[in-house]
Amino acid sequence: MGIVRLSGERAIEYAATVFASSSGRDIRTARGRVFHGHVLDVAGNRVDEVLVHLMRAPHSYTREDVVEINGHGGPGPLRAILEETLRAGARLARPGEFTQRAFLNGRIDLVQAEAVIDQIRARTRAGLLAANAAAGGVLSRKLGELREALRQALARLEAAVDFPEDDLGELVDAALLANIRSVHRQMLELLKTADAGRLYREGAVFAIVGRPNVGKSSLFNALLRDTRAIVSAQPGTTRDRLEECVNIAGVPVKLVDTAGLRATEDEVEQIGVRLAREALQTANLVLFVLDSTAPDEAEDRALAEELQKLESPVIVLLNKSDLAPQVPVPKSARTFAEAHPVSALTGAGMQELEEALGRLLLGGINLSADQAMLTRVHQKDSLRRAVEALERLLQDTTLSPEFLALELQLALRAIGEITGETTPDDILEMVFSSFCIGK
Ligand SMILES: Nc1nc2c(ncn2[C@@H]2O[C@H](COP(=O)(O)OP(=O)(O)OP(=O)(O)O)[C@@H](O)[C@H]2O)c(=O)[nH]1
Ligand SMILES: [Mg+2]
Repeated sequence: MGIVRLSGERAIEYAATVFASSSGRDIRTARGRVFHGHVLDVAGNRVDEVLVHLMRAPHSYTREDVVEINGHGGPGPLRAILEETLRAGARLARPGEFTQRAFLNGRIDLVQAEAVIDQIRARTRAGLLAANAAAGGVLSRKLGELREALRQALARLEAAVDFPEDDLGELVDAALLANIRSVHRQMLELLKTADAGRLYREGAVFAIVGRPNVGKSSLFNALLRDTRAIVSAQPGTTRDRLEECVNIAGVPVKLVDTAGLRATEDEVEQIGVRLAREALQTANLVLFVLDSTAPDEAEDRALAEELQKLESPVIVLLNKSDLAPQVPVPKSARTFAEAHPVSALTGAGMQELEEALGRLLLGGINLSADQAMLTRVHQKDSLRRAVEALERLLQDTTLSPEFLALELQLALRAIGEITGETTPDDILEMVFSSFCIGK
């Protein structure tokens, strides 16, 4: 089962060249939308039995005539169908070309086109829901509202520029300013979603570190709900770096178990320690594990000092809480964001830990079907520029209306870059070239 999809002015003509419907009707003139029949090669041999689905412009994904030929014969016949349509005159689509045409023909904006990629690549259900919301236009509508409000404000300012002799009352009146302030506030709210949105799409990396034998591998297994890493009472058990993917609050997280950090003469263990330090540099969040029965050894203190220098947040896990409940956080680890008593052995505290990890990751952004969310760096950059333009405007509203109008125009252009109206060509190219073939 597979589909060959044709789009464009001659899509129906090319399909008609290779397709013979069972009813004998010609799809160029027939009224129906779905036809049963066969794809034939030039010699008239049947290549595959197919269903042909006809969508006439503008009622199609690309707004062009679209024909989908649904084969049912596996990769061989599918390839043969493709070859016959190419022989009839069609050419292969570039990656993302169908979506690009949908964008160029105004059926979807850039935000929605990018969401199509995210739908295909989503690695968690939450990521898929976020992409579906964006593809369905939630973010586009929000941006549309902001743009409309800015346009109205701009129209008012421009009237003041064009007819300075008219008495428009106070040029920059209170109502106008209140509107701009409200847009500014909403933009800041939207900006706050950017990090969460990106995480749903790109995922995060968590590194589990600590001195030997504190229970890193046990916690790794507990979070994975699997026995992936070897656990033993012998310090120095883990010497390699282990990585597994786990879903935390809907974010695809790469969890990294590392060798216990300590000074060692063992060559293999030294390599493991080096790998652990590298993992620290790439992690979005560090899980610093201490042993509740001995949470303040010299090695723990040395590591705490090292972790303090990191940019990414660190949370402390007081493991083996079953052996020593209610241990106070040692002084050396008190500067870190949070500390959680857990037991990898009994599972105590693990649920609270997962909730805390989700909170730390997403910063309180709740995913819902109507939550407008930024998911890409270039969207965040553009919105940030729009916010800055409004901030310059709001800073000194006594400036001439020309100046103020200029800032509004900048803000509008920045929003247009997100939706695709004023997006530079190189960014557009980058977006569509990252698609896979056939979308
Ligand atoms: N009682 C108790 N024992 C635990 C807990 N977590 C781990 N252990 C035990 O602690 C020992 C070390 O556990 P590991 O998970 O191998 O520790 P590690 O930090 O990965 O050790 P290295 O890989 O050597 O650095 C094992 O005997 C575990 O069974 C816990 O929550 N409670
Ligand atoms: Mg280990």
